[in-house]
Amino acid sequence: MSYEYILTEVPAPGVGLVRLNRPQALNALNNALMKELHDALSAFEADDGIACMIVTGSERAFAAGADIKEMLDTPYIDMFMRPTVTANFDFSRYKKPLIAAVSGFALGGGCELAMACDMIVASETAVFGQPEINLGILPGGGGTQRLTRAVGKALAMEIMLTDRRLTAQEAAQYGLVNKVVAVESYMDEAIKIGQKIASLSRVAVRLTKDAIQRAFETTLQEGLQAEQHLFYMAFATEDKQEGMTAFAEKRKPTWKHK
Ligand code: DAK
Repeated sequence: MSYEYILTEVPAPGVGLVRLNRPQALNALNNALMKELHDALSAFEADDGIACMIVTGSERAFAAGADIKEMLDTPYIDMFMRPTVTANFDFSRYKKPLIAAVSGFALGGGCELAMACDMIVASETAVFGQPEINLGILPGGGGTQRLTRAVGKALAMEIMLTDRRLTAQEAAQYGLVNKVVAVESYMDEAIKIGQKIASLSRVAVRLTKDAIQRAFETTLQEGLQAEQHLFYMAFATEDKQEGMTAFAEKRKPTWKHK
């Protein structure tokens, strides 16, 4: 499929990459771009050859936020009634792990997009922020919830109430990103993580992601119970048998993904 605002590729076996490609607007997220992003991710999600997905932008900008010029003329009733943008920051529909490879600006919806992914690899030039307050609005793509859970209330308040921006190093220090690497190698690093995931049992990966996500949706007791069920489920898989047999036989497992 050909797209106007994104590029797709498979940079390594099992790894699907979506690159936001609207350089003249610093990858501002308009509705068409977000639709293409989800179309591409859905295609990778449905592709048995893909185990893990990466979302990235350019070195200068991951994404500078939702498209302000598009939102400028969007009346309340359209925002409320037409779920074009509204549904766009819910990534829970994707069962395969998602990595955000972030360089440059990750502001507003760009920061929210990165946080909607499962992991973030940042280049040392990455800048994270939620500057919506300057526009007379507030974060609407999960920022008030995901950022607060990631960095805590006090810093989240400062970021969202005063437009305090986090450098990549600060983002790492506060637990928002997995790692910070040189701008020349952040893509390689994200692909390396993707390859590692692609080398594992896809069924075990899926169960694990599912279990971790419960930590954000449930009480501890419910989460522990969900983990138990998912753990028992793993014992019904051929990959559990293969993984443990391979360990006992001192060889590498050959996953069947079932
Ligand atoms: N929207 C539209 N265009 C943008 C943009 C944006 N967010 N950010 C940058 N651009 C455009 C600029 O207008 C400029 O275009 P031209 O003037 O050349 O045509 C071009 O990108 C280059 O930008 P600058 O000339 O400004 O470049 P600088 O290096 O000087 O500054 C900057 C870079 C990132 C600091 C600056 O561009 C900036 O402050 N951008 C806006 C950042 C921002 O406020 N982001 C938050 C937007 S609000 C929702 C969910 C989420 C959201 C909304 C709804 N629902 C679920 C309903 C999210 C809202 C937001 O993200």
